[in-house]
Amino acid sequence: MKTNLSSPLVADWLCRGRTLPLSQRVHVMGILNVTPDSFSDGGSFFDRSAAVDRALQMVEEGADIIDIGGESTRPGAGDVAPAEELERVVPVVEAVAAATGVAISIDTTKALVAKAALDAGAVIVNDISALRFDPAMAEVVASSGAGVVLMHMQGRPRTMQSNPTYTDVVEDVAAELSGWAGRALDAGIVGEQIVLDPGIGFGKTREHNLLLLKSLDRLTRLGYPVLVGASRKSFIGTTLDLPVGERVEGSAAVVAWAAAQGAAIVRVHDVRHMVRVVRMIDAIRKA
Ligand code: HH2
Repeated sequence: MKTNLSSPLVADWLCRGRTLPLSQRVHVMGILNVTPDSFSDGGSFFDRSAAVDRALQMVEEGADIIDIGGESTRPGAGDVAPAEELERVVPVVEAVAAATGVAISIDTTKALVAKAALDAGAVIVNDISALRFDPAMAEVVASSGAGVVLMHMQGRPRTMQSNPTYTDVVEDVAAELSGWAGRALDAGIVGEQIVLDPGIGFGKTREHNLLLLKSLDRLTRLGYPVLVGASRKSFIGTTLDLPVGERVEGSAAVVAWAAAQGAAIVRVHDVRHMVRVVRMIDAIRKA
């Protein structure tokens, strides 16, 4: 395991025979929502060629990973049928893989969609249910050797914001993520494939999100790289009293905080700006 002195717990990430050097620098995951209804950019990249152009633009801006999703998980979102989700994402994965060498991640909870995206060139499965919604998902990840993001969520997207409750949000999230990582290992996934994510906004109040960020080191100490996805989310809007289109500075503050606390990957919409933020944090850490 390669580590660096300022972040000794960050290991590199094994993604289908490819290694992402998380021990060397914070990685930026650019969001590509091929959906009509995502909370901040719904509809903008629903058109296939617009989606591919946006992916190439994010690569140009310095994204290390492109995270392609075909189902909105915003609070209250409805389900998308597997066939519809496949139809949205697979051609985009294929086209992006053909056009660039960037690592592609598929944002899905469905094994069928993950498998098809991996066959089309993706190397990471980003599962907001941490392999819990589809019993076939663990096997898809284990047999492919894909990198996997295990995200914390309380409840289901449709109802998760109705009354999120924890005894101690930081300890509860740490314990659940640790348990779900253990289940992944039991299913034959190796530790180097696993990244953990506190799931900002997924069954959490504004206070829960702030506390998880404040104590992010509790999660980095679990021994897996940590991803933080806070970009443009509503706790930033409520803290600053700003609409979704004006949350870039608030998002940058969270990215800088998370990177300084040891997050290995940040999942963002505003790639150009956030690459600059993490490069600055990297420089400070390495000084
Ligand atoms: N957040 C969203 C979706 N996927 N995956 C991970 N690992 N972590 C996150 O925090 C996360 C995620 C929600 O954001 P977005 O994709 O912008 O919106 P929508 O779900 O409405 O498409």
